[in-house]
Amino acid sequence: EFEDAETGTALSLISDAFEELSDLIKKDNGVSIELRLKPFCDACSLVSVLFGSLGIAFKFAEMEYTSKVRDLSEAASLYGTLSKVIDYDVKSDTVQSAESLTRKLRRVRQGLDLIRELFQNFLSTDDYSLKEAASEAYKQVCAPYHTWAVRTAVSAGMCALPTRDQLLLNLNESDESAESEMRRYIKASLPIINYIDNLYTSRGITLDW
Ligand code: 1PZ
Repeated sequence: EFEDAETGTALSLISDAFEELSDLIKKDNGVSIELRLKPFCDACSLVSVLFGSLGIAFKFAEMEYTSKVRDLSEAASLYGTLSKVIDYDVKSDTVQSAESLTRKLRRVRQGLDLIRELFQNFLSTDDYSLKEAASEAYKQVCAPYHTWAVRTAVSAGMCALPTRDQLLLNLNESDESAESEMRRYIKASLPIINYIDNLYTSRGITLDW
């Protein structure tokens, strides 16, 4: 349904966007580059279309994720870069505060990592159902930081995920095209995730939340 000769599938647009970001970061080994919020949020908001291929069970996850990306995006012109966001919250001692942008950035980063882990599981064996691949990824990446109530809702939602084949149909991908797009995303997202983590750890902020 997203297929278009000019623009490609949703998955290919996501991989393109993250490759562009990771190319920026790799240019100087991620040491001194300042990643800007605007292109980062633009890439993150593309991910939202994946939710559409999952059925209604993850409507609440979609709203959670997109509202955080939107809040960061709206602050883009004020802050400019990701590091400015964190500097601001460090100064005002609001790094982990409920509505802080530094907290939202941490959650969005966990979302990107969740997809990466999910794709990795999905590609690791044809025997994995989408439900198994997603449950494993969630358990590893997000569950440790979520409340019992959220974890329970997520595990109920997992049962309503489509099958592998249905997901590929919804995404307008073949086995082969999905594999190559997912591999591109896995490769491109890792340096971005590491870059974000480094913004926290280099300021003495732990990643256990
Ligand atoms: C094909 C892909 C299947 C993936 C299935 C993934 C299901 C993940 C469900 C996550 C539900 C999150 C519900 C809300 C959690 C909130 O408690 C936390 C903490 O918020 P805070 O207290 O800081 O305000 N929110 C989050 O962790 C942000 C949401 C992350 C979810 C990202 C999903 C990523 C995209 C999945 C791909 C479609």
